[in-house]
Amino acid sequence: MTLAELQELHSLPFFNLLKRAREVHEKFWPDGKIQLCTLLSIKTGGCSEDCAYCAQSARYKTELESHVLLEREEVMKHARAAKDNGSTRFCMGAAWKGVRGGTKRFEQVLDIVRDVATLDMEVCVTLGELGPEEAARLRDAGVTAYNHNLDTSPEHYPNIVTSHTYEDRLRTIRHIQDAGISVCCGGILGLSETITDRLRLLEVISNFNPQPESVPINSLMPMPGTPLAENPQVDPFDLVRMIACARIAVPGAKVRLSAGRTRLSDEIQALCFYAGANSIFYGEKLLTAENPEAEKDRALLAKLGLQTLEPNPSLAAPQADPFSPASPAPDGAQQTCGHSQATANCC
Ligand code: SAM
Ligand code: DTB
Ligand code: SF4
Repeated sequence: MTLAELQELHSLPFFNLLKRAREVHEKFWPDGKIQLCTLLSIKTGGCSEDCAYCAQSARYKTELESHVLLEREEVMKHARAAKDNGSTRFCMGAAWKGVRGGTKRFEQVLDIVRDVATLDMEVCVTLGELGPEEAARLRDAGVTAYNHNLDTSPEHYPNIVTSHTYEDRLRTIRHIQDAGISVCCGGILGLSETITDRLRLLEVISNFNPQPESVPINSLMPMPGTPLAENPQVDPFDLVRMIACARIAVPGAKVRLSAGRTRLSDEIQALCFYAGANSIFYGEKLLTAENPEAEKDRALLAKLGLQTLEPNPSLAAPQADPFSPASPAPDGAQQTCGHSQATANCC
């Protein structure tokens, strides 16, 4: 979708936007089920990057307790518990700038992935930047999806992160797609961005070819010690609008109502599900931050009559549309779409 189309959608009266999103949701996701995913931080804190929202950056004095890469058995214990609790996707995060083949830690991650893959859940990892060889090796080890968020618009990104670029993120996404791994790519609301920044993010993501398999929409969880610690909470109605726009812009993707649910009422979460969110992170912890109690989530889903998704371990990555010109360009190459601040993925 273009920015103009997204702006037109976003400026609809609230219920008209919801109606449009609901129609798309019912067409693409007729069973209306919600996917439960569990997160585990396998390596916490001490990250070289300066992402202004993140408690795991070594640049800020945060209250976080760091830990080195977890042992395989420890990870398996969490993964088995996640499966027993009904999660169909297990997502492991590491506070790294990225991973490189030939290093001990990458080999250790591959061993962990091989083990988790035996449990028949979707296996997602988020390890930062990687190249084509690393992507292929992760795929061969059993990774089905890779989370790599763009977080905000290309224009606002340098205000939030300076230690790597938007183009670096796009390059990694291209490597993941080329390896045939599903891409999970979304953003965060509450980074002092404008509505235009939010819609530019959706413009970029919706023009991926193939479109991502999942789009997490996080609300900033302000972390003491980070530059954004005092940012105000996003208006919950703006979150619902963003979910609705994401549902329409990326109709075949799971739209994941991600970080920040502890500050959302049941009623707002219900509106998010109505507007097209069909996945949540489930369990008391995200990576480092808190998440609603599993029991509370089960009660909410039951109250709404929402069923949860069964396992789909053979998840195939979305295929590129050969007739669509849009795609994340490799190596940060510029496309000539005419926008004043065109990026590799613009239009
Ligand atoms: N280091 C890897 C990376 O940057 O891709 C993976 C881990 S990183 C913590 C995963 C994602 O969590 C980020 O891209 C960001 O979107 C989200 N995130 C991190 N801290 C957050 C916060 N305080 N509030 C909301 N979302 C956050
Ligand atoms: C995503 O978009 N959100 C999740 C997952 N992908 C890796 C992470 C949220 C992290 C929230 C802050 C924390 O737990 O430290
Ligand atoms: Fe590091 Fe990822 Fe946090 Fe950025 S978001 S500081 S890359 S862990």
